[in-house]
Amino acid sequence: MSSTIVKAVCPHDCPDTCALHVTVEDGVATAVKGDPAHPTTAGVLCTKVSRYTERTYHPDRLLYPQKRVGKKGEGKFVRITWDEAIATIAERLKPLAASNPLSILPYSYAGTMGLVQGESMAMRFFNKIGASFLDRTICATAGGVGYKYTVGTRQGADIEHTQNARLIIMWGGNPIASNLHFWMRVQEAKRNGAKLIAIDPYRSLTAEKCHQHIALLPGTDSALALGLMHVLIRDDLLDHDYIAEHTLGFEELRERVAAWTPERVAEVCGIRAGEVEQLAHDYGECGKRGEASMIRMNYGVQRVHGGGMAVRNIACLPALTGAWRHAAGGTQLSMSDAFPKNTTALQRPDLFPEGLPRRTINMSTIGDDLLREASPEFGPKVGAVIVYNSNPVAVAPESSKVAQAFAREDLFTVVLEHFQTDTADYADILLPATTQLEHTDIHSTYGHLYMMANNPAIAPMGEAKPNTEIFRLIARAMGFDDACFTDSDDDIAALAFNKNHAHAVHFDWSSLKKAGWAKLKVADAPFAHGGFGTPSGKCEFYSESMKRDGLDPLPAYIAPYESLASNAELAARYPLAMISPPARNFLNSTFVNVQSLRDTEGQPHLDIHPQDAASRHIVQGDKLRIYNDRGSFEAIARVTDKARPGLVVGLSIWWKKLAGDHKNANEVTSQRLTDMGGGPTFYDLLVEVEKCAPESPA
Ligand SMILES: Nc1nc2c(c(=O)[nH]1)N[C@H]1C(S)=C(S)[C@@H](COP(=O)(O)OP(=O)(O)OC[C@H]3O[C@@H](n4cnc5c(=O)[nH]c(N)nc54)[C@H](O)[C@@H]3O)O[C@H]1N2
Ligand SMILES: Nc1nc2c(c(=O)[nH]1)N[C@H]1C(S)=C(S)[C@@H](COP(=O)(O)OP(=O)(O)OC[C@H]3O[C@@H](n4cnc5c(=O)[nH]c(N)nc54)[C@H](O)[C@@H]3O)O[C@H]1N2
Ligand code: SF4
Ligand SMILES: [Mo]
Repeated sequence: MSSTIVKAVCPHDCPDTCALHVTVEDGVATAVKGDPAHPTTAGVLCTKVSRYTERTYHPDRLLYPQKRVGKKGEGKFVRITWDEAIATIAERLKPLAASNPLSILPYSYAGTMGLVQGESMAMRFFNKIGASFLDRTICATAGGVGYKYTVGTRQGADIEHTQNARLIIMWGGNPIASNLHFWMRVQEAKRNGAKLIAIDPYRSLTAEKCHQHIALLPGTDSALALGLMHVLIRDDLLDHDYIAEHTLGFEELRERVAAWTPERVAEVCGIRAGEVEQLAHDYGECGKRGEASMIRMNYGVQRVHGGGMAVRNIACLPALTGAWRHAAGGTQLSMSDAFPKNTTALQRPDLFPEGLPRRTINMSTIGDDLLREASPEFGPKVGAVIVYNSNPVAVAPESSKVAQAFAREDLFTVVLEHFQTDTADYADILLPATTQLEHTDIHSTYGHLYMMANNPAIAPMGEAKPNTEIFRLIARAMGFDDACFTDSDDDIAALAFNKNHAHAVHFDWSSLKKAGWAKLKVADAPFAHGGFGTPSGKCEFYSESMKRDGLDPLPAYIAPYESLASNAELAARYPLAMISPPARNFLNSTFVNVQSLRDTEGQPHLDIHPQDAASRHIVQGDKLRIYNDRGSFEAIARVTDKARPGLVVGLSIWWKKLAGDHKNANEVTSQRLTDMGGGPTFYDLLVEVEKCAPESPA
């Protein structure tokens, strides 16, 4: 028996981007483990990916191309050959490409974060056609834009130093579930005496393990940050030298936050004024003592109307106290801009035909946009959509509209997938894609600073092909003969990072493949001496760029679209706020079909506070209907004070077809967008909840 270890990378949309060791015995992957030598992975994987072979060898893997025979959404397909599949796609796309290329739309996100199997060959193909662009907003753009206005670049504290922090604030994140390797460092810091604080409307697994939990109302984080700045300034808990040298607009900020007294903040956030005072003092005094404080800001704060502003306000805090002086201090939302990705070489925007019109469609409003008729403002109706690395029918907001849109008889839909997801059910042509164990890739990350290489461990399952190869075949069938359409996956990986950039001078694909990972050359404490990426080079409390973009140039509070304070009439009908953050054993909608992981999650639940349950005569285990004007779905009641009063929590994202009522939390979410970046507002909504009528005996 031959047994080897292959160096690979976890491809999933998770900040940890773990280094994997795949054991292969006689051509079969038998185990997937964390690389013990990789500093952030440290030999540990989450439960999901420890079971990776179960997903790879799942009996439901798509193994050959298929075409739809049933109605859209019904999920009935028959096997066809690759030749027939590719010929059909080319036949359907050619007339659209010739007459109206903007009617063709890619739809993709981060099913794999790989730079090769993500947006390389695929984008070359869509650029060459002159297709509509997809604005990939569904996760992180609101926060990304808010952070960039303030700090100038999506980069922050390196988690490899977090164990040395004395105060760690988990702000809108649940790292035990979604950033495990950061949490491991936090545990070390705790053993070293650090204080841990969670800011989260829900007592998440993480909040439960912190010294303190501040359970504010969803969508009010920007007000809390304003209150903290108020107290820091009022009580002189500041690093005056840092402010003078490395920030812009302190005087304007002082005036702005003067009105944000702890009492006012408490009222807006639904917390106590004492909590604001104490948090500000914990934070500011840490700086005064010359100790490192770290705010791990996560995406939970930015899935609401004012999500961009919330991130911006929080990002001002470490510049007030000088926390950036410490390698273990400051904040981290994302590290992605530390990677000098060579997007131009990967995606070849130059292939876009000269003189043709361009159009961008926001993936977060896909329901409405696929249903839109042609008009001078919108341009042509979408006639073909090619979905890869995403499951929009389950994950996009206002799901009934999304499903209705994908059911359009006149929409030609191609889906590249591992499994027959909710979206795959609507495909005209369904194509089997390889998984990370079966293809080559190279990765940047958004939670640490290593370039990562993925070597294929096993041969493709069945007739599955990498995304790149599928787009190569379609390109050839469309008659595209540019040389870049014959680049191999290794050729593409070798282009991924720009060696002219100081962070990646040593990048070399063939060495990286052998080593598995290599750290970027980035200074510890990146903003200890300023050097922010903003136009002024400073942390911008006042932002001229925001003013130019029609936004308030100073930190402000933007209320949720749907809340008692902002829409009393709506709140009278739908009094409960709802959030649907990630379940620990799923990764977005990935893994929901892996039996052992689904068994651990059980079935769709709704956490509801005992008071809210009592007033509705709801008890533990009741089947509930959760509804608003946009739709409804069912879940089983968990009566628990983990959800603060007035809030219900439905951990997500369930495959609709694996839920009892074939629906999920996105039935009630809305397509309204955030203040910045055109992001979705998954955690900005009101609902009402009722007990389902008992089923009549069969
Ligand atoms: N196990 C697992 N890991 C994942 C994912 C997954 O689905 N499952 N998804 C991956 C992806 S795509 C992403 S983007 C990241 C997400 O990473 P995070 O943004 O860290 O997501 P969560 O860890 O769920 O943390 C969100 C937390 O924010 C809280 N929250 C909701 N609304 C608010 C609010 O208005 N204010 C504050 N302060 N908190 C709020 C929720 O209760 C939840 O506990 O995780 C990645 N990792
Ligand atoms: N209600 C609610 N909705 C949410 C969120 C929430 O918190 N609450 N979170 C939002 C967030 S943060 C995000 S990032 C989005 C995530 O939304 P998506 O990016 O759509 O993520 P997944 O649901 O994991 O779907 C990814 C799909 O890609 C497929 N895939 C993986 N690798 C490959 C590959 O190599 N080739 C091909 N062809 N396919 C592959 C997987 O099988 C999977 O079905 O969901 C958003 N939706
Ligand atoms: S999902 Fe995250 S924690 Fe789990 S193996 Fe992948 S990168 Fe690591
Ligand atoms: Mo995400």
